[in-house]
Amino acid sequence: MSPTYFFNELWNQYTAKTPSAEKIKSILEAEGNKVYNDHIAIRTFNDPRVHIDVIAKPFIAMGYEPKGEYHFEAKKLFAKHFEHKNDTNAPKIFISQLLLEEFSEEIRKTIIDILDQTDQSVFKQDDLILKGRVWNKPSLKIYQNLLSVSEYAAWMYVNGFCSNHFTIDVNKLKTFENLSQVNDFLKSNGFTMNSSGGEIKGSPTLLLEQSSILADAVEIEFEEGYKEITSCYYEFAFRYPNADGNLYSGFIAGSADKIFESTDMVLQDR
Ligand code: OOG
Ligand code: NI
Repeated sequence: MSPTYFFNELWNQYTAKTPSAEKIKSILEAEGNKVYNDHIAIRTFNDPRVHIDVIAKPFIAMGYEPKGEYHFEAKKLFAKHFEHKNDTNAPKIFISQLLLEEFSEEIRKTIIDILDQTDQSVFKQDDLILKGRVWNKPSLKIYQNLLSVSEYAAWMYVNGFCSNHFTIDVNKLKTFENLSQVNDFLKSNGFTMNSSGGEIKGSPTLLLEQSSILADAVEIEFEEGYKEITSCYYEFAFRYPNADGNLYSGFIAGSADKIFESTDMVLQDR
């Protein structure tokens, strides 16, 4: 699978359920910018059939290697980020997983049952992350049960495997000097920022500043009927050089913790 095909396909599927991303990209282009992608992110469960290393496989085959590791105790998540070995323009990949053993027997069983009821061959396919929700039509009852313990688990149950955001590389935008100018531009165009932990997460000292819009929402068909559920969001990242003069290429757990909340239905007031 060629990297170009893979990333184009990820983008097409992402924008199909995140119309805001397509709109933001085009209004930035209309201002005279070329839009580059800093990173994408993928969510999963730590079940051996779909854990981080399974999701990472196609990226490893493309020449990516594991870099940083991040722990999110309260959210019961663990994440790794991957960078391409020699192509410095290749987007970074951030993959997180829900730590099933940290949940009750009942929740653990609910998630394992969902995976058990899915055609097992799909988990072995290289393009699993192009497949979205690979299990049956969701049940609102299960969704709400998962939501009561983990927003991430509930989101994953409905959205499945995909890129949950692309990230604009703000350093490469011609008409903006910093992240707060980008945020002001987005707000003046009617987009709502995720303000959990402040609109800008991180700082120049931490070498990374990030912001994101709140996720779009799409109508989902549940067994019990239709309901609007958050889909994906767009992120904006500005990186500062470290001591060796290269731009910092990692992530910041304290900031990521708040960026995850861009899909939170409560922040959406829905
Ligand atoms: C990932 C959130 C973290 C970042 O850049 O720190 C993140 C997610 O929502 O799955 O993307
Ligand atoms: Ni991100």
